[in-house]
Amino acid sequence: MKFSPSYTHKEPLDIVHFRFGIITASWNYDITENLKKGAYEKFITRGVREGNIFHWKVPGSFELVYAADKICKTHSIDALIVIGAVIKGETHHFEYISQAVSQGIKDINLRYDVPVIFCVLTDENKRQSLDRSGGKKGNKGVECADTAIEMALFRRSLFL
Ligand code: RBF
Repeated sequence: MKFSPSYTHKEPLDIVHFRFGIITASWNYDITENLKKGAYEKFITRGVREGNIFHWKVPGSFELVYAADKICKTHSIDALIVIGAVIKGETHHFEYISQAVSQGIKDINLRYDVPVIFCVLTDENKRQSLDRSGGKKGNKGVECADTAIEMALFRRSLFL
């Protein structure tokens, strides 16, 4: 996926001061860890300081909503990525969890000034999730780090 921001910015200057949060769900740990690794490495590659990346863990994707809400309320960050993997083949709760998480994260985006980036895979089976977390279809975590940076720049362009 290609990004072509519709506004201008001085990338290295801004990014070096940005603070990013990453919340990772432990369910389907092998997948979510790869997504986190992809996001983290992309942040570093684009000039984010290691000390400005903050990590939290929650048990499952459902808990991402609570954690994101509390972190947005209490922490000074420029954008937050929520990482999870909900796999249909392994749960009858698939629709409930996917809906609750996507709606919950959407609500948080409207409630706070912090952009919350949705990095929750909702796949039919584990193979598809593996393909999207560092496999043959790339790594959604990497794309989400780019999105987080673009949204942090967008936010900064409104407030400065
Ligand atoms: N959490 C995930 O992140 N991915 C899943 O695929 C997933 N499947 C679940 C299936 C069932 C039947 C249940 C009860 C929970 C599942 N969870 C999953 C955990 C959920 O996000 C949450 O941690 C728990 O429901 C506790 O609130």
